[in-house]
Amino acid sequence: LDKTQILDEKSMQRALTRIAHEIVEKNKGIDELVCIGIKTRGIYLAQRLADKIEEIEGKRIAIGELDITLYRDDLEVVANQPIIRETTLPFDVVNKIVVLIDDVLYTGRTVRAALDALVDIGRPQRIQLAVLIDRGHRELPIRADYVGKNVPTSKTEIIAVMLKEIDGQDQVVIRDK
Ligand code: 3GP
Ligand code: 5GP
Ligand code: MG
Repeated sequence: LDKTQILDEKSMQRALTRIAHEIVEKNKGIDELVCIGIKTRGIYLAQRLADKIEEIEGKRIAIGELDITLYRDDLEVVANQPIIRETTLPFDVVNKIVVLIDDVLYTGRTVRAALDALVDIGRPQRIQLAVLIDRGHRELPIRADYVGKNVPTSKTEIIAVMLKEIDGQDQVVIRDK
C-alpha cells in the first residue's frame, strides 16, 4: 500500500494560518462572520480556524456544525445524494457571512447538500467555502474560496486527513485504495 505524505503537521498549521488570514482579509474583518464545520473533521478544522482568527482579531467567532451523511456502499463509492443528519447552529444565519469548512472537496455534492440545508434555515448575506484539500473531480459547479492545498488525484486514490483531535496526529497522506 503506497502512501505519500501531502502535508505534515507544520505545513498543515501553516495552511490553516494562511486561510485564517485570507478569511479576515477577504471579509475586511470578522463582523457578521461565522464558521460552520461539515461533519467529523470539518468541525475540528472550523475550531482551529476560529482559534487562529481569534489570535489575529482578538475576538471569537461563532462556530456551528453540519452532519452530512452520504448514501454509499463503501468509501470508494461516493453516492449521488448526501443527506443532512444533524445541524447544530447556535446562532441565526440570517445576514451572516458563513464560511463552510470541510476537510476534502471532491465531487462537490456534500457542499451542495450543505448549501441546501443552509438556505432552508435562513438567508445568509454570503456563503464561502474553505477546504483543507481540493482533490478535483467536481461533478457540480462548486469551487472553494479558500484551499489549503490542491491535490490532483485519480479517482481510485484516497486522501487520508488525520487530525490530532481524533487521529492522534496531524498529517495528510494520499494512498491507493
Ligand atoms: P470525515 O467525516 O472526517 O470527513 O466519510 C467518512 C470519512 O471517510 C470522512 O471523514 C472522510 O474523510 C473519509 N473518506 C476517505 N475517503 C473518502 C471518500 O472517497 N469519500 C468519502 N465520502 N469519504 C472518504
Ligand atoms: P464530495 O461530496 O465533494 O464528493 O466529497 C466531500 C466529502 O467526502 C468530504 O466531506 C470528505 O470528507 C469526503 N471525501 C471525499 N473524498 C475524500 C478523500 O479522498 N479523502 C477524504 N478524507 N475524504 C474524502
Ligand atoms: Mg469531510
